[in-house]
Formats: sequence, structure tokens, C-alpha cells
Amino acid sequence: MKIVILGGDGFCGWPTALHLSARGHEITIVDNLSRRNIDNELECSSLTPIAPMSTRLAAWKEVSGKSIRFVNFNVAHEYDRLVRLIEEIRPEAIVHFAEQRAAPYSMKSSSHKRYTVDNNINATHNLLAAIVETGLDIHVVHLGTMGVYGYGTAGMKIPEGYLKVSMTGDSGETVESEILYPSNPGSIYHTTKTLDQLLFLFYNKNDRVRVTDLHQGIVWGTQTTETSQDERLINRFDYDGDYGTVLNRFLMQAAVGYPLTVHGSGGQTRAFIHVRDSVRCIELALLNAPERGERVKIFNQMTETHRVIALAELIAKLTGARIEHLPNPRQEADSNELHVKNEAFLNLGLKPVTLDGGLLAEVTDIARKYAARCDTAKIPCTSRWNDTVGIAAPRIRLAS
Ligand code: NAD
Ligand code: USQ
Repeated sequence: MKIVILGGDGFCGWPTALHLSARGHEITIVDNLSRRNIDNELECSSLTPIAPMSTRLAAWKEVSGKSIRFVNFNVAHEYDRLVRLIEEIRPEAIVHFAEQRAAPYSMKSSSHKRYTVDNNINATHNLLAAIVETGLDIHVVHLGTMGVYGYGTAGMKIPEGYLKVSMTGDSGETVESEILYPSNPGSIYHTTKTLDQLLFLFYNKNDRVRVTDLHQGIVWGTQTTETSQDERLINRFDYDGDYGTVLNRFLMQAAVGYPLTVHGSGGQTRAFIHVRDSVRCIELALLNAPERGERVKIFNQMTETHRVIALAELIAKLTGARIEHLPNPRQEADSNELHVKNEAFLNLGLKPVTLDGGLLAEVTDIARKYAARCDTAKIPCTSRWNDTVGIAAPRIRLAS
């Protein structure tokens, strides 16, 4: 298949590009390297030493014999280049990762909120409009988030995208319908993903664009089979207070002797998936595309749910790390249940990597190996949802 990967330099996009290239697909990466520039803005960098794009691609050619093309432009603002690229390549599928993906970064200030909305909504809309303008039948695979549902206790498993509802009509009759599961975003970033859903719904209904929206949980781990073949192919590992996600942060904190930063009670339950399963799910989604005219296909791309405190306790037990409860800088429920349906990928043959199987390897192979690259001053989460919530930074102390 000819596949364009928007955002193919990022944490999920890079290993996906290699995974699909290794399986014989013809890959073009589009990325404006905005994530690398955000590292400059935050004065932080990946725990792992990521190579420049040309070095990455030369290493992949050396290791696999396969070429990946790279084009640097902004999908949200260079619409004409996107149209020309699609017309030139005529891809069967486009995988869309090209969005600002950190909830804390999206809440730092009004300019970060505006950047996130502008970047994410325009990137998604440009893609859909460009596909319609070219007249080509291209399958869009988009990386959405479990966070579109909120993490509330629904008293039922969260379905894969659609909710069956019964309503009472004006004459008292029962009306059955199926609607998008009600959105309940918890940050400006998550809000952009709920707005993306409406753009997909419209373009699918109006122009019969084929879309798969993957509602992904928190991705943990670093390496896939392909990225571990050569150090120049290594995947990024974000650990800072804006971009680092909870499980990878805890692994890194344990490796550098920093207390595990649990927000509030740690009763928050979230969904997780290993990066190796994430790339496999994307491949499965590409191989099982919706038919023309079929409604947007939605998969819940997650394999396990855990409470934050349970993760901290597990890592503390494995490594001897200390746990510290901090005032939560976010506006979120202190505790929640989360039950999620995820049969679609399991039925397609996904065999998940579990926390039990992969956790210790991640601590030793990545977090401890690159611990010296960690700037501990970048660990605290300083982005606050509003003025009424606590701030985490000042109470952090390094373990002696
Ligand atoms: P990332 O920031 O590492 O990668 C995103 C890539 O897109 C970066 O390389 C960035 O430079 C590029 N990009 C952003 N805006 C662009 C634009 N306008 N034009 C061109 N390139 C642009 O993020 P990630 O962790 O790889 O996440 C990828 C996608 O998966 C995101 O949409 C995110 O919402 C989703 N997701 C990620 C996670 C996770 O835990 N990392 C979980 C669920 C969903
Ligand atoms: N948390 C801590 N301590 C920390 C960091 C986080 O207790 O040091 C808590 C947060 O308060 C939150 C939970 O851990 O309750 C998850 O936070 P996170 O930063 O790991 O994840 P989140 O902000 O939800 O975002 C990440 C990705 C995003 C993706 C989302 C999937 O950055 O791109 O969409 O996970 S999901 O959470 O399922 O919506």
C-alpha cells in the first residue's frame, strides 16, 4: 500500500512508519518538526537521544534496505502543498498523527490553547478538504484519544464510539438510535479531538470519505522491533512535566531516584497501551478499512486500565522508589472507575503486551540507560488548569 504518515517524526508516528515500511508498504512521512521545536521552547529534550530525520532515514535504509521519503511542511497551514503531495503520490491511506498532543502544554496559557486549537483543527480539516478536492478515495486513519469520552463512571463499559439510545417520541413511542458517545473532554487538547470527531462525521456523511478514528489510551514503552535495531532509530521518550505521560514518567523517575509524582490521591483510572501494540493496531486498522459509504469506524485502542496510584505502587515495589502525593494541577476527578470495550482489535488478532511482561525491561533498557540525560528540573508539572487548582512544583524534593 502507498501510505502517507502525517506526523511521522513523533513518538507514535516514527515507529509506525518503520513498522509499515518493514512490511513492504511505500511510506512518505510529512512532518514540520514542530515537536522538536517545542522541545527548544521548553528547554527540554527526549530522554533517549533521537537522531535528526536524515540520519534516521539513512540508518533505516542501511538496516532494512528500504527507503522512506520525508517532506517537511505544516499540514495545518500549507494546504496547497498537501493537495499537491496527495495528487502526486495518490496514496491508498493517510495516517494522521500531526497534532499537538499534550494536555498540560495545551493548558499553559491562552497562546498555547490557541496554538493547539489552530494546529489540530486546521490539520484535520485541511486533510479532509484536500482528499475531497483531489477526488481520490483515500482511507484516513486518525489517532484520537480515550479522553474524548471523559473518564466518568457510566455504569457500563464505554462502547467503541457509538452509543445505542432509546428516546420517547412526541406521541409516546420509543425511538431507537445510535449516536456518537457524548463527548466530555478534560483539556483543550482533548477538546480538539472531540471537534475532530465532528469533522469526520460531516465529511464521511457528505463526501463519503472513509475514516477510521482510533481512540487511543496512554501509550507507554519506547521501542518497537524496528526502532531497537540501531541506536540511530531510537524512539523519543518524553519525561518532562508537559509531554511526559504518567507511566513513562514514573519509570524514569524511579531510574533517577526522583519520588514518583502522584497527583492527588492517585485514584484516577486511565487506559494504557504499549507502543508495540499501538503500531500493530494501526496496521490492523489499515488492513481492515471501512467500505465507501460506511460510517466512521471507531476502535478503542487500549489494552489495560490502571489507577495512577496502583502504577506508582507497582513501580515502587519493582525499584524501591518513594511515592509522593502532590496537589493536582489539573481539574479532574480525584478518583474514577473506567470500563472500556476493546474487542474490535482483539477480534482482529491483537495479542497485547502487558505491564507484567514489559515494565522491568523498560526500566533497565531505557530509563536507567539514559538516566544521565534527564534534567530533573524539567520533571515537575507546572501547567495548571486554572487558578483554583494546586500547583505541584514547589513541593517536589529529590530523594537523598
Ligand atoms: P508527538 O508530538 O510525538 O508527534 C506528533 C508529530 O506531529 C510531531 O512529530 C510533530 O512535529 C508533528 N506535527 C504536529 N503538528 C503538525 C503540523 N501542523 N504539520 C506537520 N506535522 C505536525 O505525539 P505522539 O505521542 O506521537 O502522538 C501522535 C498522535 O497520537 C497525536 O494525535 C496524539 O493525540 C495521539 N495519541 C497519543 C498518545 C500518547 O500517549 N502519546 C495517546 C493517545 C493518542
Ligand atoms: N499524572 C500523575 N502524575 C504525573 C503525571 C500525570 O498523577 O506525574 C496523572 C494525571 O493527573 C492524569 C493521569 O496521570 O490523571 C494521566 O496523565 P498523562 O499525562 O499520562 O495523560 P494525558 O494527559 O491524559 O494524555 C496522554 C497523551 C495524550 C492522549 C491521552 C490518552 O499525552 O496525547 O490523548 O494520554 S487518554 O488519557 O486515554 O485520554
